[in-house]
Amino acid sequence: MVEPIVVHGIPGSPYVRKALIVCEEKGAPYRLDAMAFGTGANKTPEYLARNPFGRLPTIEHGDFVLYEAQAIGRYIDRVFDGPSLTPSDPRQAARMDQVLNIVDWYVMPSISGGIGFNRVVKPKFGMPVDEEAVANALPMARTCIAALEDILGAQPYLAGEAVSLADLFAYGHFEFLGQTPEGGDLLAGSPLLGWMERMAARPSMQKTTWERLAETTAA
Ligand SMILES: N[C@@H](CCC(=O)N[C@@H](CS)C(=O)NCC(=O)O)C(=O)O
Repeated sequence: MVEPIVVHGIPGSPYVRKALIVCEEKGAPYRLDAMAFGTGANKTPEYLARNPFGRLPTIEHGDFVLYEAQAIGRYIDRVFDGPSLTPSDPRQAARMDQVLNIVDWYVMPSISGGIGFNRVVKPKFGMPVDEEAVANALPMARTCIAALEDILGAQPYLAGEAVSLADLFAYGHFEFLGQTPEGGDLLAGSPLLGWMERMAARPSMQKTTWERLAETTAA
């Protein structure tokens, strides 16, 4: 029997979702060890022993413990059968890597940290919205959207004809953005909308929405 992947994480987190999506895409057996938001469960000595940065996700695969979503995605892609999520062409692979870094460095702090967290996550927990943070995120969010539109060009997916880790890791951030008024303005008429529709239709995405995970976990 193939050893299942245990994913430690909070349902709703776009980073935790990346690990789950890759398991779904590869057909890898997995289980979400769900923690509740705001409880400090990712700062306990037990969790910090697995991930000293106290961030999510962390996975366990047998006795192998791994944190950082990009490393997790690449590991699962290499270890499990199923369609490769990494292009074999070096230039397409470089585009994938480029997008993964754009997502971590620029999309995460603006589109997710600034807009998505304030407009989608905080209201669910009755937390006050930081309007200044939303406004401050807009210029970088615009730059991210323009850059990804440029990379997508006329292709169906960000690294070419086939879906890759680039699409799978970028989409969750855009799903939240699409639920906000700012996202409505920023994405109006964008070629990314067609890409978002294609991504939203994937079973891996539908099985890992916040709503679906909330139904299947106690957190
Ligand atoms: N560089 C990390 C970032 C992960 C990350 O920031 N995750 C967020 C959730 S979306 C988190 O752990 N937040 C909880 C915290 O900062 O305490 C990765 O790629 O896995």
